[in-house]
Amino acid sequence: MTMGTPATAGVADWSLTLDGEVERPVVLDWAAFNALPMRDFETDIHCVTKWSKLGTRWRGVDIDVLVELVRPAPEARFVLAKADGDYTANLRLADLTAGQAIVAVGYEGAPLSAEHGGPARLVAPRLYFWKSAKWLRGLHFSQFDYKGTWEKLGYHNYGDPWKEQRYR
Ligand SMILES: Nc1nc2c(c(=O)[nH]1)N[C@H]1C(S)=C(S)[C@@H](COP(=O)(O)O)O[C@H]1N2
Ligand SMILES: [Mo]
Repeated sequence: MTMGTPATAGVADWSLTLDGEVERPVVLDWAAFNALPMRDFETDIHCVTKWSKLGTRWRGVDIDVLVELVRPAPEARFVLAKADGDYTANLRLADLTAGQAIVAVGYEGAPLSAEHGGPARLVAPRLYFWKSAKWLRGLHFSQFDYKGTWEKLGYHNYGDPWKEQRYR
């Protein structure tokens, strides 16, 4: 489900801010982001309430690439994903690295549609899909595990679909 659809940025006014406890904070505009190495990413996804979708195909930049770019401090083990419309989701960095998650700009061979989070969204299928923020605008690296939108409303802080961690 989506909590209201915000006025989403077009690619001309889109940017991704990578900040927090990092060596080199950066703001990437659309061109800079698209100059990063991209890869295809096939995965199953699990919404918290009802559905799963098997074998979805995304294209985007590995979180590992972004981590290498900004170099988070060793104690910065948490990430707060920030999206248009004040949507946030908190994740553990360890669930995003080692090829487990991407910032996607493509879906099923086409540019990611605005409905599904375009220009760019997080795809972190290790966790329930509410963590995969659409209309992504920033990743904030921190030693603190700030709660995101759904987590504040009582959804599970971690959200492991295999343990059915839906609600606290
Ligand atoms: N910015 C934002 N991202 C979001 C949401 C939202 O409300 N706002 N909903 C989440 C939830 S609960 C799900 S299941 C998926 C839905 O993604 P889809 O619309 O591409 O199927 O987006 C997630 N990301
Ligand atoms: Mo969801």
